[in-house]
Amino acid sequence: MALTNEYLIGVLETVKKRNAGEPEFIQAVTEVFESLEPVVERRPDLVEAGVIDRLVEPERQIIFRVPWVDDNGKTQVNRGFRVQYNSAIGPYKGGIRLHPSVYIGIIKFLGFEQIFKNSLTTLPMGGGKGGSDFDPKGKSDGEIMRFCQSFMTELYRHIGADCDVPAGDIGTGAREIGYMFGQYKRLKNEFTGVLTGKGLTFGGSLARTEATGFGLCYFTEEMLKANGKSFAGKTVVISGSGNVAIYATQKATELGAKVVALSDSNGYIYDKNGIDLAAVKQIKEVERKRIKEYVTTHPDAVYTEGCSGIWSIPCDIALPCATQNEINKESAELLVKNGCFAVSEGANMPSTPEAIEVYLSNGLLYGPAKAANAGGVATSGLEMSQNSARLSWTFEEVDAKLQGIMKSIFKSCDEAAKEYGLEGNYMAGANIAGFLKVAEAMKAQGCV
Ligand code: NDP
Ligand code: 2IT
Repeated sequence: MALTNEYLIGVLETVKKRNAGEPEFIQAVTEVFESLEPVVERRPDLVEAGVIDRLVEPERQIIFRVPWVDDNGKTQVNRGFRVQYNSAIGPYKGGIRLHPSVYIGIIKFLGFEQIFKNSLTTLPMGGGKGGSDFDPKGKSDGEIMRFCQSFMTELYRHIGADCDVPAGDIGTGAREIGYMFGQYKRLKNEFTGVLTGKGLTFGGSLARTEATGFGLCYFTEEMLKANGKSFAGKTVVISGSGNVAIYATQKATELGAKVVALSDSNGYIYDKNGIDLAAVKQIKEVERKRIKEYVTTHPDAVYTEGCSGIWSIPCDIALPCATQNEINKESAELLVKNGCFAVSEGANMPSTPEAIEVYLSNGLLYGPAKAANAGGVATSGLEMSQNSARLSWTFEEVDAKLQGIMKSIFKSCDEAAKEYGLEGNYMAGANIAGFLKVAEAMKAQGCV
């Protein structure tokens, strides 16, 4: 879909000029702009207030050196990032990605998406994202700790419980958050909820570990229900085998589906009997090994090299939970050809624009990332509430709140799509609903 609104075309031109060489960021902005065309026509007051011109420019971008010493005594240098994108509706909030592919364009695309996602959660959180090109693979615990401490030695001066609250993302889990929290506390001499995804003994929330994957399935089940379907009895393919993929597998299975495939960046496993999640948790969470290990204990399962082949497995529902642009046009066409009727995104921006076009033109149910994977940050918001109140809720309490939030996110997407004459297009609905709340706040706060 090409933009037709003159004003949006102009702003996008400026974005492209200012951010040349950052294709993922431009892709994320373009997708949102395409959804906003009817809003811009109906709400000239927001254009007048310069909301969109301001929204595309991060409030602050921090880039810093992260020196650390490896196990051989050699100095290593990585680059650290924190993009504080938008604070109109709350403190900056978003994860930290540790992956060799990280550069400023990745962090900006993720931070931009986070603004709308956080808005949809109904909780008061602005958008931000951070990370580093550090590669955690093959590093010892000691190296991970020294990296995390060095990263925080600069980052601590820019964040705070009421200012900017980082969390996990690719390569950042409970271990990394623990090391970062320890260093923050030491440097500031204060114990606050400055990070989420913390360990349960020092302020972490029950159900945060499960939240993104569980939330993805709660959102998807709502979307299926609204269209006379459900997870029960369906075959599901899930990419990735990290935090999001593991807990999506667990919840989809609990809801009656059979998950038959998982992957990592090297390849994918197919188990026609349904994935044995206890084995996956042991390999990934305890031993930190590769997914191909699965077939050594599961002789009926098959491992295939190369991660994109996973989309050639016939399924009813696909849940991409690995990384950006992991489903291209060809993979989307394969899914359709094999009878897949729903794609719901656990990863951020896992589908290319051409893939999304294939879903929409073939009438698939499409749950866009910024709505479908918002359960993680929503539960981070619940962790912040518990930290501020200095109390902790039970797993059941947090899970019930998460379910309520995911239902309300689906409702917002559905209603916004209907209101703008785009019924069933939950991507447009998510972008519009997420945008409007932030836009009203930005307009009310004046030109800042
Ligand atoms: P993890 O680091 O726990 O797992 C990432 C998984 O994706 C691994 O299996 C990894 O394989 C695979 N992967 C990562 N990069 C690539 C790549 N370039 N090509 C192929 N596979 C890749 O991360 P999460 O599960 O936390 O995150 C997965 C996705 O979900 C990301 O897009 C993230 O932004 C998003 N997300 C995460 C949330 C959270 O709460 N954690 C919340 C909302 C969204 P390998 O081990 O080989 O690298
Ligand atoms: O992309 C995301 O929403 C996350 N990585 C979670 C962010 C958070 O603050 O919990």
